[in-house]
Amino acid sequence: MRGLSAAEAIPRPAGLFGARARSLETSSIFSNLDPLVEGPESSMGAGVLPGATASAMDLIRSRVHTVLRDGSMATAFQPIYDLATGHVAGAEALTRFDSGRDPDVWFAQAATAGLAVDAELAAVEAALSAAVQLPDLLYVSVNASPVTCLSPRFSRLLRKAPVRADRIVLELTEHSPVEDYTSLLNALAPLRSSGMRVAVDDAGAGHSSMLHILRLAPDIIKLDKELITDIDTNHLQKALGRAMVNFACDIGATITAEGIETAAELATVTKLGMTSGQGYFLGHPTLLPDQWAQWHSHPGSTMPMVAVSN
Ligand SMILES: [Ca+2]
Repeated sequence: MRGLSAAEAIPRPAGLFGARARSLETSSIFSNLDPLVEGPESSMGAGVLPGATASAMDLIRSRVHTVLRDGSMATAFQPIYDLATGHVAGAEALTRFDSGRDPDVWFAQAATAGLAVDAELAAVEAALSAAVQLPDLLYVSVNASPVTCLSPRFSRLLRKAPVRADRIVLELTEHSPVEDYTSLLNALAPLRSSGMRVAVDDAGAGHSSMLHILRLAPDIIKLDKELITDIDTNHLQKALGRAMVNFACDIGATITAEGIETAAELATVTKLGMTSGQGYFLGHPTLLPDQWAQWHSHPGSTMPMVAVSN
């Protein structure tokens, strides 16, 4: 990884498979080819639609391959706080690129080129390698879609991970319905037996439906940011949050609130009994190992104090 500018340390609104990735239009996959497309190739810009030319696809595939071969992806970690203790419990790995290219666009391009699994595996491998620099007591959350989990390469990658399995949380992200839960559960079973935990990512949004949660029986339910934003003022969201806490408790799972951006939201999810929280109010993703090292037994690792009113 090259030296980091201040801008690179600034968090971005969406990470690997973040909320924005769900809404990426296929045209944007091609219209955001920069810096994949430079010089004379820039004619492939916004006006080119998916499938318009074989050469366009070949170029995307070639350049995705280049990133995979060169390993030019970096991992930022965003802290996840235990809301009861106020300390960092884990960190979610989010992919960044030296070039500053948009990770969501890049992963979408990789998918378009038929390289989604390769791209996700490369990101998970990079994340697990970086995770050795996290404090020992923290867990590391990595993102993968079900199709990647079904790959034998995924199991091999997790088994040889440089961090213990009981420190790994797999955040299952899904952009389309899972067609075969039995195969998915069978693929994950050995990893779960070894201690790896499974989280349903972005629960309550997209295809992370209640049925998805029921079938996966996750260890962690990550409530989507859209359910957390304004939860302090929206009584319907608050009621749903309370119900999800009770549901999670009954099935032996925990709740992580995603996208906490205000003190009021933090106070509310804490009062509702959610186990952990993540969001810009608590901590931005950072590429800097010096900051990761501070997330353990350090005054700076304590989350902002908020008043929890009745
Ligand atoms: Ca995630």
